[in-house]
Amino acid sequence: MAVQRTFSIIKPDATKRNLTGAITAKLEEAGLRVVASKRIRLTLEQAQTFYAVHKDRPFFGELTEYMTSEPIVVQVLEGEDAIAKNREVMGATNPAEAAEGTIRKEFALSIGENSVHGSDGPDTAKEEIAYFFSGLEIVG
Ligand code: DAT
Ligand code: MG
Repeated sequence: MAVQRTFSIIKPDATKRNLTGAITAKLEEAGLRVVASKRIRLTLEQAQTFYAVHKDRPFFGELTEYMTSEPIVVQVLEGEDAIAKNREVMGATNPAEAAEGTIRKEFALSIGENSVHGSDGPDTAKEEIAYFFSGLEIVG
């Protein structure tokens, strides 16, 4: 597998509890390199655009309101097999089902407030990175 880039979010529940460093350390320990990072506050419209794939799900309103409730940290992660590696270190969406040692097992509060986002494939990684970062902001 070649070197890839993926997109990560440290979500409101985590920034609120001052876990940005602890979560970034877990990503780095997994072999991922932070090649872009910024702290932002999403508008409701941005959250709705970002999560548009879930617009018909019953939790869409709750999810998009939550994502605007506190600042987030958006990052581009680079490394060998970065997309799958990030999903692995994140753990399952529901922290009750997340494996020992994963970010969600350690830090997530619930299926909604689950501390991190990670792209689920090469196409979404590319799209999500381009939504938040210009090429000049990514320094490998
Ligand atoms: P993931 O973040 O693991 O890729 P997803 O893409 O299926 O999971 O869902 C996006 C986010 O939506 C997820 O991180 C939290 C929220 N979510 C998913 N399923 C949910 C549910 N059943 N109840 C409440 N929030 C949910
Ligand atoms: Mg997803």
